Amino acid sequence: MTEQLGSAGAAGLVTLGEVMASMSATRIGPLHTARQFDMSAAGSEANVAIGVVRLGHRATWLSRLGDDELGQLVRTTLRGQGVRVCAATDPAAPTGLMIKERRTGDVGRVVYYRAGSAASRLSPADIDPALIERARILHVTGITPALSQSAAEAVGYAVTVARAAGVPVSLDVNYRSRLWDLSTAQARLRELVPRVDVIFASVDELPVLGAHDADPVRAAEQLLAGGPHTVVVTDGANVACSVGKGEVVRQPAFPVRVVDPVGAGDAFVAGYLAGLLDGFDEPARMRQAAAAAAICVSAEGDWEGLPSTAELGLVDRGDGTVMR
Ligand code: KDG
Repeated sequence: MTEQLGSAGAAGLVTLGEVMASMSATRIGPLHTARQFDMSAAGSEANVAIGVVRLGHRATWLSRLGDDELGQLVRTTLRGQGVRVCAATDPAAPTGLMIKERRTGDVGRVVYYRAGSAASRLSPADIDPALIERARILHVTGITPALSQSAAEAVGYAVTVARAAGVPVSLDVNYRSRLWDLSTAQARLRELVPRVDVIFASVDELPVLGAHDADPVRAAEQLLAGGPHTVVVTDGANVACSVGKGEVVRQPAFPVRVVDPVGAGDAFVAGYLAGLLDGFDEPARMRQAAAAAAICVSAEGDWEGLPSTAELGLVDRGDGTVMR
């Protein structure tokens, strides 16, 4: 599929949200004993944008960055990955930072320094409606409305513009309990449900949207009644299911050795949305989503291991394969 600038859909996937500089301790143990860190940049929506670019599509990221070195790091990292960056430089607030600790071999922890960040000052004025009108998909997450009232308004405005222009909207719930309390999250996210086309939620996140049935398919069906045409429910290393009106597609996770689980959900969303952009049917989208997630978690970093189209077949290779 080719996308020409100036034609409908020229912006490919458009998304908005916060990207922070990220520092990951290179050694396992308490953060206060760490001495060396890998520097990168990460944020859920931009991770999806990178994933979609790797799978052959255009992606644009809207935000704000501080007038600082970490802002430069984020800007150049995303540009280097082929994502179009539309982020105002905010002279009055810093770029956010997250620090990743590997407390034990199995348990990681994240510390955020993002309160009052430039991205938390995102508002509708930062959203260029023309970019969204030319998008093929608008992708938003439940992280951005958690950042501030004005950031929540920016998400609401972007969704309004997309709907008026007939651009499909996808929402990844991405509930972050460190960023807001459950009742505020429920109120803000439930407002979005009838206004989006595709919802991604983990099994644990369904109640945040008001779907309490213990059976994920029935819970997803409750959400479908409110407006979306598809609800995709993920369940870690188990079976993900996509529930549409009259169609349920089940996709088991590919068995892989997990090196770093952070970013699995974003990789899944990227694989699915790239499949949507390519016109794949639902089983093929779900397979690509699961493959992208499996390959991403098999490497270090929130997005670094995301596959290109040519690499999707890696999930079918056996343990210890060396490709020569
Ligand atoms: O899904 C991975 C993201 O959570 C991570 O890259 C950073 O957006 C982020 C967050 O809020 O933790």
